[in-house]
Amino acid sequence: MNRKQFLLRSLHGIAGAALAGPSLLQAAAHVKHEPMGEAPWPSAAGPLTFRQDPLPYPVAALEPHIDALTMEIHYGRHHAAYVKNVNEAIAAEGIAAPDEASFFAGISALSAKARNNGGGAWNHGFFWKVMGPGKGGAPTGKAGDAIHGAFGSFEKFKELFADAAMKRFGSGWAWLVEKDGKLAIGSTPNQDNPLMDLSDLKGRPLLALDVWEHAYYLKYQNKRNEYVAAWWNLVDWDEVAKRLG
Ligand code: MN3
Repeated sequence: MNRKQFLLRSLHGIAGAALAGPSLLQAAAHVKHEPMGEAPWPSAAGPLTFRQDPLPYPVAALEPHIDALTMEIHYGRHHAAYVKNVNEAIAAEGIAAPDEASFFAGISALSAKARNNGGGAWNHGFFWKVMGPGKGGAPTGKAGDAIHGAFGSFEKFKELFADAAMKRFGSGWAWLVEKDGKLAIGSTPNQDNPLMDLSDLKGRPLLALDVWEHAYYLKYQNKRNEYVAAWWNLVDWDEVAKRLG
């Protein structure tokens, strides 16, 4: 194969991957990292299919803040199961939502299986994208301006966000969202998210932190506060800025 043929084949491969790639909401959040491999789930039949995108970095890339075994189990088992189970629910229940946004906007009418696994599928796909190796630090530029404008300082923002993460009793998520041009911090129980019609916290997600014990227990055991403190070293503020309106 000469160079031109090689390039053409490569381009076809890229186009094919793009067509089979991220779902609607995730397509807006273009991942620029090297994927670690193919998503383990083939597409299911039905009007809406949740996909598990490849993890944007190797499982060990977030060490020492999040350990490789936790990432392997979290991505490979927990997240994979949510994706598999929500697609089962969509097929079994004949859920006709055409896209993720309408699925979550009508979640109060759907089953617990659809709600819990749909949230789990989406939330984890989002979570992997707003973290990365060599990230963290204080936000600058658009994200920094938004944080300072809404909360006064990065330190104050971190305090409020960590408070939301710590006060979420049991399993759930802490979020930074944008609604009507304003930033807000809050949390959701279980796998609920701010896109759901029944959520007390609503808005466009900008940043999320998984505070389920499965996200940190192997390394931090019951010390959720230490996990939250370490997680600031991983936040990808460029990804947050991309999601700002
Ligand atoms: Mn989780």
